[in-house]
Amino acid sequence: MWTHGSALEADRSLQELARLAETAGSVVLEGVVQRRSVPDPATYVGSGKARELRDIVQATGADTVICDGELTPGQLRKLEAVLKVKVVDRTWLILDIFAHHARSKEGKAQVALAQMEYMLPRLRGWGESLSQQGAGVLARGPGETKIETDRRRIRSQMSRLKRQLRTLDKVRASKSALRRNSDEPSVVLAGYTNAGKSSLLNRLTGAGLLVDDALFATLDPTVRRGKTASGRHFTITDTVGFVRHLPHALVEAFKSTLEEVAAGDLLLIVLDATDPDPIGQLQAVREAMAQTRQHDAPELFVVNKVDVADPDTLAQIRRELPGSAEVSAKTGEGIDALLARLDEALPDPLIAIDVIVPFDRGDLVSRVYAVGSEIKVEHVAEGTRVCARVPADLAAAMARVSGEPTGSARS
Ligand SMILES: Nc1nc2c(ncn2[C@@H]2O[C@H](COP(=O)(O)OP(=O)(O)OP(=O)(O)O)[C@@H](O)[C@H]2O)c(=O)[nH]1
Ligand SMILES: [Mg+2]
Repeated sequence: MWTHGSALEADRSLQELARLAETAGSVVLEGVVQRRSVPDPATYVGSGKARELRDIVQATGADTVICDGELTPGQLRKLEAVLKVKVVDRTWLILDIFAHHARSKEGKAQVALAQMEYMLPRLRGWGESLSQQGAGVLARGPGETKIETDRRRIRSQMSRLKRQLRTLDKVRASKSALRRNSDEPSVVLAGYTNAGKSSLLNRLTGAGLLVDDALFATLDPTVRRGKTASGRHFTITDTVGFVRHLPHALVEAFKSTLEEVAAGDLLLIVLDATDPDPIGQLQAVREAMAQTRQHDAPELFVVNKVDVADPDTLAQIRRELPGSAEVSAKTGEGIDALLARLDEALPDPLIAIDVIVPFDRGDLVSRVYAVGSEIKVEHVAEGTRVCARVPADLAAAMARVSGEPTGSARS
Protein backbone atom coordinates (compact mmCIF):
# COMPACT_ATOMS: atom_id res chain seq x y z
CA MET A 1 0.00 0.00 0.00
CA TRP A 2 1.18 3.51 -0.68
CA THR A 3 -0.42 6.72 0.40
CA HIS A 4 -0.15 10.50 0.35
CA GLY A 5 -0.49 13.50 2.70
CA SER A 6 0.99 14.05 6.18
CA ALA A 7 2.20 11.13 8.29
CA LEU A 8 -1.02 11.10 10.35
CA GLU A 9 -3.24 11.42 7.30
CA ALA A 10 -1.21 8.73 5.56
CA ASP A 11 -1.71 6.41 8.49
CA ARG A 12 -5.48 6.97 8.57
CA SER A 13 -5.81 6.68 4.84
CA LEU A 14 -3.91 3.40 5.01
CA GLN A 15 -6.19 2.12 7.78
CA GLU A 16 -9.17 3.03 5.66
CA LEU A 17 -7.64 1.28 2.67
CA ALA A 18 -7.23 -1.82 4.84
CA ARG A 19 -10.93 -1.64 5.78
CA LEU A 20 -11.86 -1.22 2.13
CA ALA A 21 -9.73 -4.25 1.27
CA GLU A 22 -11.40 -6.28 4.01
CA THR A 23 -14.82 -5.17 2.79
CA ALA A 24 -13.82 -6.49 -0.63
CA GLY A 25 -13.00 -9.84 0.98
CA SER A 26 -9.21 -9.61 1.29
CA VAL A 27 -7.05 -10.44 4.28
CA VAL A 28 -4.55 -7.65 4.91
CA LEU A 29 -1.07 -8.97 5.72
CA GLU A 30 1.07 -5.85 5.78
CA GLY A 31 0.92 -2.09 5.27
CA VAL A 32 3.74 0.03 3.92
CA VAL A 33 3.90 3.82 3.73
CA GLN A 34 6.16 5.55 1.23
CA ARG A 35 6.86 9.24 1.63
CA ARG A 36 7.65 11.16 -1.57
CA SER A 37 6.72 14.63 -2.74
CA VAL A 38 5.44 13.28 -6.07
CA PRO A 39 4.70 9.73 -7.24
CA ASP A 40 7.42 8.06 -9.30
CA PRO A 41 6.28 8.21 -12.95
CA ALA A 42 7.42 4.66 -13.66
CA THR A 43 6.53 2.63 -10.58
CA TYR A 44 4.55 5.10 -8.45
CA VAL A 45 6.44 4.09 -5.28
CA GLY A 46 9.96 4.37 -6.71
CA SER A 47 12.21 1.50 -7.71
CA GLY A 48 13.86 1.04 -4.30
CA LYS A 49 10.51 0.82 -2.57
CA ALA A 50 9.24 -1.50 -5.27
CA ARG A 51 12.10 -3.95 -4.49
CA GLU A 52 11.33 -3.65 -0.79
CA LEU A 53 7.69 -4.42 -1.57
CA ARG A 54 8.75 -7.44 -3.61
CA ASP A 55 10.61 -8.81 -0.58
CA ILE A 56 7.57 -8.27 1.63
CA VAL A 57 5.35 -9.99 -0.93
CA GLN A 58 7.68 -12.97 -0.98
CA ALA A 59 8.02 -13.11 2.81
CA THR A 60 4.28 -12.89 3.50
CA GLY A 61 3.04 -14.90 0.54
CA ALA A 62 0.70 -12.07 -0.48
CA ASP A 63 -1.07 -12.47 -3.82
CA THR A 64 -2.11 -8.84 -4.30
CA VAL A 65 -0.66 -5.39 -3.67
CA ILE A 66 -3.09 -2.50 -3.25
CA CYS A 67 -1.95 1.09 -3.78
CA ASP A 68 -3.75 3.91 -2.03
CA GLY A 69 -4.13 6.15 -5.03
CA GLU A 70 -4.84 5.90 -8.71
CA LEU A 71 -2.11 4.23 -10.75
CA THR A 72 -1.59 5.04 -14.40
CA PRO A 73 -1.85 2.04 -16.71
CA GLY A 74 1.94 2.15 -17.16
CA GLN A 75 2.68 2.23 -13.43
CA LEU A 76 0.37 -0.69 -12.89
CA ARG A 77 2.13 -2.84 -15.49
CA LYS A 78 5.60 -1.85 -14.27
CA LEU A 79 4.75 -2.65 -10.66
CA GLU A 80 3.24 -5.99 -11.61
CA ALA A 81 6.40 -6.82 -13.53
CA VAL A 82 8.57 -6.14 -10.44
CA LEU A 83 6.26 -7.62 -7.81
CA LYS A 84 5.09 -10.65 -9.83
CA VAL A 85 1.66 -10.45 -8.18
CA LYS A 86 -1.56 -8.67 -9.03
CA VAL A 87 -1.51 -4.91 -8.37
CA VAL A 88 -4.68 -2.90 -7.89
CA ASP A 89 -5.35 0.65 -6.76
CA ARG A 90 -7.85 2.37 -4.50
CA THR A 91 -10.13 3.19 -7.42
CA TRP A 92 -10.30 -0.42 -8.56
CA LEU A 93 -10.96 -1.56 -5.00
CA ILE A 94 -13.86 0.85 -4.49
CA LEU A 95 -15.30 -0.03 -7.89
CA ASP A 96 -15.12 -3.70 -6.93
CA ILE A 97 -16.98 -3.11 -3.66
CA PHE A 98 -19.59 -1.05 -5.47
CA ALA A 99 -20.06 -3.78 -8.04
CA HIS A 100 -20.79 -6.27 -5.27
CA HIS A 101 -23.14 -3.99 -3.35
CA ALA A 102 -25.19 -2.43 -6.16
CA ARG A 103 -28.76 -3.69 -6.09
CA SER A 104 -30.89 -1.42 -8.25
CA LYS A 105 -30.80 -1.44 -12.03
CA GLU A 106 -29.51 2.11 -12.00
CA GLY A 107 -26.83 1.41 -9.41
CA LYS A 108 -25.61 -1.63 -11.34
CA ALA A 109 -25.49 0.26 -14.62
CA GLN A 110 -23.60 3.16 -13.04
CA VAL A 111 -21.00 0.92 -11.50
CA ALA A 112 -20.57 -1.10 -14.70
CA LEU A 113 -20.05 2.13 -16.61
CA ALA A 114 -17.49 3.40 -14.11
CA GLN A 115 -15.65 0.07 -14.28
CA MET A 116 -15.49 0.19 -18.06
CA GLU A 117 -14.28 3.78 -18.05
CA TYR A 118 -11.52 2.72 -15.70
CA MET A 119 -10.69 -0.39 -17.70
CA LEU A 120 -10.56 1.13 -21.17
CA PRO A 121 -7.08 2.72 -20.96
CA ARG A 122 -5.75 -0.28 -19.01
CA LEU A 123 -6.80 -2.85 -21.55
CA ARG A 124 -3.37 -4.29 -22.20
CA GLY A 125 -3.26 -5.59 -18.65
CA TRP A 126 -6.90 -6.55 -18.59
CA GLY A 127 -7.48 -7.83 -22.09
CA GLU A 128 -6.51 -11.37 -21.34
CA SER A 129 -8.66 -11.81 -18.29
CA LEU A 130 -11.58 -10.25 -20.14
CA SER A 131 -11.51 -12.82 -22.88
CA GLN A 132 -10.89 -15.58 -20.35
CA GLN A 133 -14.18 -14.62 -18.78
CA GLY A 134 -15.79 -15.49 -22.07
CA ALA A 135 -16.65 -11.88 -22.80
CA GLY A 136 -14.87 -11.86 -26.18
CA VAL A 137 -17.90 -12.74 -28.20
CA LEU A 138 -17.92 -10.04 -30.85
CA ALA A 139 -16.22 -11.04 -34.08
CA ARG A 140 -13.02 -9.20 -34.83
CA GLY A 141 -13.19 -6.86 -37.82
CA PRO A 142 -10.64 -7.20 -40.62
CA GLY A 143 -7.16 -6.08 -39.52
CA GLU A 144 -8.23 -5.41 -35.95
CA THR A 145 -6.03 -6.50 -33.09
CA LYS A 146 -7.41 -8.20 -30.03
CA ILE A 147 -7.16 -5.00 -28.01
CA GLU A 148 -8.91 -2.93 -30.68
CA THR A 149 -11.75 -5.45 -30.71
CA ASP A 150 -12.01 -5.34 -26.93
CA ARG A 151 -11.98 -1.54 -26.94
CA ARG A 152 -14.67 -1.41 -29.57
CA ARG A 153 -16.81 -3.84 -27.62
CA ILE A 154 -16.38 -1.94 -24.37
CA ARG A 155 -17.20 1.39 -26.04
CA SER A 156 -20.41 0.04 -27.48
CA GLN A 157 -21.38 -1.46 -24.11
CA MET A 158 -20.65 1.92 -22.55
CA SER A 159 -22.95 3.76 -24.93
CA ARG A 160 -25.67 1.19 -24.29
CA LEU A 161 -25.30 1.71 -20.53
CA LYS A 162 -25.34 5.48 -20.97
CA ARG A 163 -28.60 5.27 -22.91
CA GLN A 164 -30.10 3.03 -20.25
CA LEU A 165 -28.97 5.41 -17.51
CA ARG A 166 -30.52 8.40 -19.27
CA THR A 167 -33.88 6.63 -19.24
CA LEU A 168 -33.54 5.58 -15.60
CA ASP A 169 -32.47 9.10 -14.74
CA LYS A 170 -35.74 10.49 -16.11
CA VAL A 171 -37.73 8.02 -14.02
CA ARG A 172 -35.86 9.02 -10.87
CA ALA A 173 -36.13 12.72 -11.65
CA SER A 174 -39.90 12.49 -12.00
CA LYS A 175 -40.13 10.48 -8.78
CA SER A 176 -38.21 13.08 -6.81
CA ALA A 177 -40.24 15.86 -8.46
CA LEU A 178 -43.36 14.09 -7.17
CA ARG A 179 -41.87 14.02 -3.68
CA ARG A 180 -41.03 17.72 -3.89
CA ASN A 181 -44.54 18.60 -4.96
CA SER A 182 -46.16 16.67 -2.17
CA ASP A 183 -46.84 18.58 1.03
CA GLU A 184 -44.44 16.43 2.93
CA PRO A 185 -41.04 17.94 3.46
CA SER A 186 -38.08 15.80 2.49
CA VAL A 187 -35.11 15.05 4.64
CA VAL A 188 -31.91 13.64 3.18
CA LEU A 189 -29.29 11.75 5.14
CA ALA A 190 -25.76 12.23 3.94
CA GLY A 191 -22.39 11.41 5.40
CA TYR A 192 -19.27 9.36 5.35
CA THR A 193 -19.58 5.65 4.72
CA ASN A 194 -20.31 3.63 7.89
CA ALA A 195 -21.36 6.74 9.86
CA GLY A 196 -24.68 5.07 10.68
CA LYS A 197 -27.03 6.70 8.16
CA SER A 198 -29.10 3.55 7.57
CA SER A 199 -29.22 2.83 11.32
CA LEU A 200 -30.46 6.36 11.93
CA LEU A 201 -33.12 6.07 9.26
CA ASN A 202 -34.29 2.80 10.83
CA ARG A 203 -34.39 4.47 14.23
CA LEU A 204 -36.30 7.51 12.93
CA THR A 205 -38.88 5.59 10.90
CA GLY A 206 -38.91 1.98 12.10
CA ALA A 207 -37.78 0.84 8.64
CA GLY A 208 -35.71 -2.31 8.41
CA LEU A 209 -32.89 -1.23 6.15
CA LEU A 210 -29.67 -3.15 5.84
CA VAL A 211 -27.13 -2.06 8.41
CA ASP A 212 -23.67 -3.48 8.21
CA ASP A 213 -20.30 -2.76 9.71
CA ALA A 214 -18.87 -2.54 6.23
CA LEU A 215 -18.02 0.31 3.93
CA PHE A 216 -20.63 1.11 1.28
CA ALA A 217 -23.35 -1.16 2.68
CA THR A 218 -25.88 1.18 1.06
CA LEU A 219 -25.57 2.15 -2.58
CA ASP A 220 -29.06 3.05 -3.70
CA PRO A 221 -30.99 5.98 -2.36
CA THR A 222 -33.90 4.61 -0.30
CA VAL A 223 -36.92 6.64 0.78
CA ARG A 224 -39.03 6.09 3.91
CA ARG A 225 -41.64 8.11 5.81
CA GLY A 226 -41.29 9.39 9.32
CA LYS A 227 -43.11 11.66 11.78
CA THR A 228 -41.67 14.60 13.69
CA ALA A 229 -42.23 15.12 17.41
CA SER A 230 -45.35 17.18 16.66
CA GLY A 231 -46.67 14.54 14.28
CA ARG A 232 -45.79 16.07 10.90
CA HIS A 233 -44.96 13.55 8.23
CA PHE A 234 -41.74 13.79 6.29
CA THR A 235 -39.93 11.63 3.79
CA ILE A 236 -36.38 10.65 4.53
CA THR A 237 -33.83 9.41 2.03
CA ASP A 238 -30.88 7.20 2.83
CA THR A 239 -27.91 7.65 0.52
CA VAL A 240 -24.61 6.07 -0.36
CA GLY A 241 -21.78 7.05 1.95
CA PHE A 242 -18.89 9.18 0.81
CA VAL A 243 -15.22 8.41 1.11
CA ARG A 244 -11.94 10.29 0.94
CA HIS A 245 -10.26 10.65 -2.47
CA LEU A 246 -13.36 9.70 -4.35
CA PRO A 247 -12.07 8.46 -7.71
CA HIS A 248 -13.19 10.38 -10.74
CA ALA A 249 -14.76 7.35 -12.40
CA LEU A 250 -17.07 7.06 -9.41
CA VAL A 251 -18.39 10.57 -9.36
CA GLU A 252 -20.91 9.58 -12.02
CA ALA A 253 -21.89 6.57 -9.96
CA PHE A 254 -22.59 8.92 -7.07
CA LYS A 255 -24.60 11.24 -9.25
CA SER A 256 -28.02 9.97 -8.24
CA THR A 257 -27.07 10.28 -4.59
CA LEU A 258 -25.67 13.75 -5.05
CA GLU A 259 -28.85 14.80 -6.78
CA GLU A 260 -31.00 13.41 -3.98
CA VAL A 261 -28.91 15.48 -1.61
CA ALA A 262 -29.50 18.59 -3.73
CA ALA A 263 -33.26 17.95 -3.79
CA GLY A 264 -33.90 17.75 -0.03
CA ASP A 265 -35.65 20.37 2.12
CA LEU A 266 -33.29 19.53 4.96
CA LEU A 267 -29.96 17.84 4.93
CA LEU A 268 -28.95 15.74 7.91
CA ILE A 269 -25.20 15.33 7.77
CA VAL A 270 -24.33 12.32 9.88
CA LEU A 271 -20.94 12.26 11.61
CA ASP A 272 -19.36 9.19 13.12
CA ALA A 273 -18.21 10.19 16.59
CA THR A 274 -16.12 7.01 16.88
CA ASP A 275 -13.93 7.97 13.94
CA PRO A 276 -10.55 9.40 14.95
CA ASP A 277 -11.10 12.33 12.57
CA PRO A 278 -14.80 13.09 12.05
CA ILE A 279 -14.05 16.64 10.88
CA GLY A 280 -11.75 15.21 8.20
CA GLN A 281 -14.59 12.92 7.16
CA LEU A 282 -16.87 15.92 6.94
CA GLN A 283 -14.34 17.58 4.65
CA ALA A 284 -14.45 14.57 2.31
CA VAL A 285 -18.26 14.67 2.34
CA ARG A 286 -18.18 18.36 1.44
CA GLU A 287 -15.74 17.73 -1.40
CA ALA A 288 -17.95 15.01 -2.85
CA MET A 289 -21.04 17.17 -2.53
CA ALA A 290 -19.27 20.07 -4.23
CA GLN A 291 -19.06 17.96 -7.39
CA THR A 292 -22.71 18.48 -8.09
CA ARG A 293 -25.23 21.26 -8.32
CA GLN A 294 -25.15 23.35 -5.15
CA HIS A 295 -27.85 22.57 -2.67
CA ASP A 296 -29.45 25.39 -0.74
CA ALA A 297 -31.30 23.31 1.82
CA PRO A 298 -30.54 24.01 5.46
CA GLU A 299 -28.14 21.57 7.12
CA LEU A 300 -28.25 19.94 10.50
CA PHE A 301 -25.26 18.02 11.81
CA VAL A 302 -26.09 14.78 13.56
CA VAL A 303 -23.30 13.31 15.64
CA ASN A 304 -23.97 9.57 15.82
CA LYS A 305 -22.62 6.73 18.00
CA VAL A 306 -22.43 8.89 21.14
CA ASP A 307 -22.95 5.67 23.12
CA VAL A 308 -19.36 4.65 22.39
CA ALA A 309 -17.73 7.95 21.37
CA ASP A 310 -14.46 9.13 22.81
CA PRO A 311 -15.12 12.20 25.04
CA ASP A 312 -12.22 14.12 23.46
CA THR A 313 -13.63 13.59 19.96
CA LEU A 314 -17.07 14.71 21.16
CA ALA A 315 -15.55 17.81 22.71
CA GLN A 316 -13.77 18.59 19.44
CA ILE A 317 -17.00 18.22 17.44
CA ARG A 318 -18.85 20.46 19.93
CA ARG A 319 -16.20 23.12 19.45
CA GLU A 320 -16.15 22.94 15.66
CA LEU A 321 -19.83 22.32 14.99
CA PRO A 322 -21.76 23.88 17.86
CA GLY A 323 -25.46 23.09 17.95
CA SER A 324 -25.14 19.63 16.39
CA ALA A 325 -27.68 17.01 17.43
CA GLU A 326 -26.06 14.17 19.38
CA VAL A 327 -27.62 10.74 19.02
CA SER A 328 -27.08 7.05 19.19
CA ALA A 329 -28.96 5.20 16.50
CA LYS A 330 -28.10 2.08 18.46
CA THR A 331 -29.50 2.95 21.89
CA GLY A 332 -32.05 5.55 20.80
CA GLU A 333 -30.41 8.27 22.89
CA GLY A 334 -31.11 11.75 21.50
CA ILE A 335 -33.61 10.51 18.89
CA ASP A 336 -36.65 12.25 20.44
CA ALA A 337 -34.68 15.48 20.67
CA LEU A 338 -33.71 15.09 17.01
CA LEU A 339 -37.35 14.57 16.00
CA ALA A 340 -38.18 17.79 17.86
CA ARG A 341 -35.34 19.59 16.04
CA LEU A 342 -36.87 18.44 12.75
CA ASP A 343 -40.05 20.32 13.61
CA GLU A 344 -38.07 23.54 13.84
CA ALA A 345 -35.80 22.89 10.91
CA LEU A 346 -38.30 21.70 8.31
CA PRO A 347 -39.90 24.32 6.09
CA ASP A 348 -43.37 25.49 7.04
CA PRO A 349 -46.17 23.37 5.69
CA LEU A 350 -47.94 24.79 2.64
CA ILE A 351 -51.50 26.04 2.99
CA ALA A 352 -54.07 25.85 0.22
CA ILE A 353 -55.40 29.25 -0.87
CA ASP A 354 -58.02 30.39 -3.34
CA VAL A 355 -57.99 34.19 -3.38
CA ILE A 356 -58.49 37.15 -5.68
CA VAL A 357 -55.51 39.49 -5.61
CA PRO A 358 -56.00 43.10 -6.74
CA PHE A 359 -54.23 43.92 -10.02
CA ASP A 360 -51.82 46.32 -8.28
CA ARG A 361 -50.47 43.50 -6.08
CA GLY A 362 -48.59 41.63 -8.77
CA ASP A 363 -45.75 41.31 -6.23
CA LEU A 364 -47.84 38.81 -4.24
CA VAL A 365 -48.52 36.78 -7.37
CA SER A 366 -44.78 36.72 -8.08
CA ARG A 367 -44.11 35.43 -4.58
CA VAL A 368 -46.61 32.63 -5.16
CA TYR A 369 -44.69 31.63 -8.26
CA ALA A 370 -41.44 31.73 -6.31
CA VAL A 371 -42.44 29.65 -3.28
CA GLY A 372 -45.83 28.06 -4.00
CA SER A 373 -46.87 24.81 -5.62
CA GLU A 374 -49.93 23.54 -7.54
CA ILE A 375 -50.39 27.07 -8.88
CA LYS A 376 -53.40 28.04 -10.99
CA VAL A 377 -53.90 31.65 -12.00
CA GLU A 378 -56.80 33.26 -13.89
CA HIS A 379 -57.76 36.87 -14.55
CA VAL A 380 -61.22 37.86 -13.36
CA ALA A 381 -62.95 41.26 -13.24
CA GLU A 382 -61.78 42.06 -9.67
CA GLY A 383 -58.18 41.01 -10.09
CA THR A 384 -56.10 37.85 -10.35
CA ARG A 385 -57.59 34.70 -8.93
CA VAL A 386 -54.87 32.51 -7.50
CA CYS A 387 -55.31 28.91 -6.40
CA ALA A 388 -52.13 27.47 -4.93
CA ARG A 389 -50.41 26.03 -1.92
CA VAL A 390 -48.16 28.53 -0.19
CA PRO A 391 -46.35 29.00 3.15
CA ALA A 392 -48.44 30.31 6.03
CA ASP A 393 -47.03 33.87 6.06
CA LEU A 394 -47.77 34.36 2.38
CA ALA A 395 -51.26 32.86 2.78
CA ALA A 396 -51.93 35.39 5.56
CA ALA A 397 -50.64 38.32 3.48
CA MET A 398 -52.85 37.27 0.57
CA ALA A 399 -55.89 36.88 2.78
CA ARG A 400 -55.42 40.48 3.93
CA VAL A 401 -55.50 41.97 0.42
CA SER A 402 -57.86 39.54 -1.22
CA GLY A 403 -61.24 40.58 -2.59
CA GLU A 404 -64.65 38.89 -2.35
CA PRO A 405 -66.21 36.46 -2.92
CA THR A 406 -63.60 33.70 -2.61
CA GLY A 407 -61.52 35.90 -0.35
CA SER A 408 -60.58 33.94 2.73
CA ALA A 409 -57.68 31.59 2.93
CA ARG A 410 -58.60 28.05 3.76
CA SER A 411 -56.27 25.39 4.90
N1 LIG B 1 -22.20 1.80 18.79
C1 LIG B 1 -22.95 2.26 17.79
N2 LIG B 1 -22.88 1.69 16.58
C2 LIG B 1 -23.64 2.19 15.59
C3 LIG B 1 -24.51 3.29 15.81
N3 LIG B 1 -25.13 3.57 14.62
C4 LIG B 1 -24.66 2.67 13.72
N4 LIG B 1 -23.76 1.84 14.31
C5 LIG B 1 -23.02 0.76 13.64
O1 LIG B 1 -22.22 1.31 12.61
C6 LIG B 1 -22.15 0.43 11.50
C7 LIG B 1 -22.59 1.14 10.24
O2 LIG B 1 -23.96 1.44 10.31
P1 LIG B 1 -24.83 1.72 9.01
O3 LIG B 1 -26.14 2.24 9.48
O4 LIG B 1 -24.80 0.57 8.07
O5 LIG B 1 -23.97 2.92 8.39
P2 LIG B 1 -24.16 3.66 6.98
O6 LIG B 1 -23.77 5.08 7.22
O7 LIG B 1 -25.52 3.42 6.46
O8 LIG B 1 -23.03 2.93 6.14
P3 LIG B 1 -22.92 2.72 4.53
O9 LIG B 1 -24.27 2.46 3.99
O10 LIG B 1 -21.99 1.55 4.46
O11 LIG B 1 -22.29 3.97 4.00
C8 LIG B 1 -23.03 -0.76 11.87
O12 LIG B 1 -22.21 -1.78 12.37
C9 LIG B 1 -23.95 -0.22 12.94
O13 LIG B 1 -24.42 -1.21 13.81
C10 LIG B 1 -24.57 3.87 17.12
O14 LIG B 1 -25.29 4.82 17.41
N5 LIG B 1 -23.77 3.31 18.06
MG1 LIG C 1 -26.12 2.52 4.77
